[in-house]
Amino acid sequence: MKKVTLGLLALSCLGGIASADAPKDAAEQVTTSARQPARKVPYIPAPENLQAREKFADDAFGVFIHWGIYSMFGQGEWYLQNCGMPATEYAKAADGFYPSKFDAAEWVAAIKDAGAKYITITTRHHDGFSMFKTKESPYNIVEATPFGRDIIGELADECRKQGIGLNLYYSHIDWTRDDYPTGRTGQKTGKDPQKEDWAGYYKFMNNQLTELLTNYGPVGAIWFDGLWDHDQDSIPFDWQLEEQYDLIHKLQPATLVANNHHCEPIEGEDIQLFERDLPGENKAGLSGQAVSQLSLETCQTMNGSWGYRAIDQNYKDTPTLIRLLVGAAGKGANLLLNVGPQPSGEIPAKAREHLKEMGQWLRANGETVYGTRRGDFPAQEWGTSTRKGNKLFVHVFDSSNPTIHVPTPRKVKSAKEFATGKKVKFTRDKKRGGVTLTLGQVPDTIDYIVELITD
Ligand code: FHN
Repeated sequence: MKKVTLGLLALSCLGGIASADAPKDAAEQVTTSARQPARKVPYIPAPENLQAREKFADDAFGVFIHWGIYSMFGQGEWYLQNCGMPATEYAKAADGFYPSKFDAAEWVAAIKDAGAKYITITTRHHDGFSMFKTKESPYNIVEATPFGRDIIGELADECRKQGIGLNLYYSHIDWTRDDYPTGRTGQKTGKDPQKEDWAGYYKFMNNQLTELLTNYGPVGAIWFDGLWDHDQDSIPFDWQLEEQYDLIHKLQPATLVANNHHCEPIEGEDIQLFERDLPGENKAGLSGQAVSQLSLETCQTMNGSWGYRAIDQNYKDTPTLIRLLVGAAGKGANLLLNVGPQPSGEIPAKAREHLKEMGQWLRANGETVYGTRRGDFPAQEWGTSTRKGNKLFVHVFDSSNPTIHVPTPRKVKSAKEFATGKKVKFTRDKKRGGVTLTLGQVPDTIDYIVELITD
């Protein structure tokens, strides 16, 4: 195991773990820092990378897919760790994995119809099972299951065909391989501690990343997860991120490096991630980090789980999901909304229903979300705002007040209802700055949008 000895970069972060509603012991949260060494060579993003960051921000909405052999147990993606069974027994599920209803074309069509512009899928989660064809381990969907198909390959082809982006989730943790130096999770899966070999494991990861970045065409982002597994080590654990990030940028300069380490960004990363909270907020316990200038993304579950959990039918309703998306846009962040497909390969019906409804709403109102940047002011009691050029879209979630104060520092030239084009009365608020909008009685809607033209 390689330990950091020099040049530590203290970064504030919230460690912690977990399946969204994992048992309490697994969801323990720790405040600590990433404590990774400073880069030896400063990171200068390539022009195509900078362009990709802007495109990423324009896209605003992606769908996250947590899918693996864990779906067969119907108990979420942390089942191997949470149930305490040996990894050798868990691995037997692979022999029965035959998602007969998996259809990449259907997935992509449904996700595209929802208005999402990209998919982020788990290529290998903490259980160590690779959902793609890999020469690096036989524990993969093509070799270890009767299904024998490379679902990442099929998805990549289909995304290209239907014109949406593909980002790849990759776990830094492995609860099955002996060479992964065990951290604070996956301690009961029967790994042999004598065989820990960080150098070997690091090489394995980089070889797999090389496969992912050479075999599937353009990859929008590599989305790491798991760095927090070693956040309680007495000697800081060096994940050797500089070399790994550089490898990614060398193979595909436009690929964005993202890391869900629950810390402030580390040099070499291209976007900043938040989990189950909007930037700057921390209701779920993993966020609250300072918000950087990078493009932002917040991931959220549609029910309470990432991987398929049969018992969890507690789906957020469509208005909540839409407000989540708009709320994220108001803070300049994309929403990465998760679905956990069933073992059959189907996206649960309820999730599909909500995606469909989000798509309907976005077809009418997408102009106020896609291609926008954060609004002029923090979220207000009544809602939020997004900006595109000289247009400020005021999103009113709570229209119970006939007037609202919009604290924009810019001069407002006109105001109209986005849906109808009908003029909206506005007056300058000399005392507080900004303007007061007279909404009067507005229809009870998910998001009443007023378009302001400003200087
Ligand atoms: O442990 C994972 C969890 O299973 C899931 O993948 C989420 C998604 O953001 N990330 C980790 C917890 O932070």
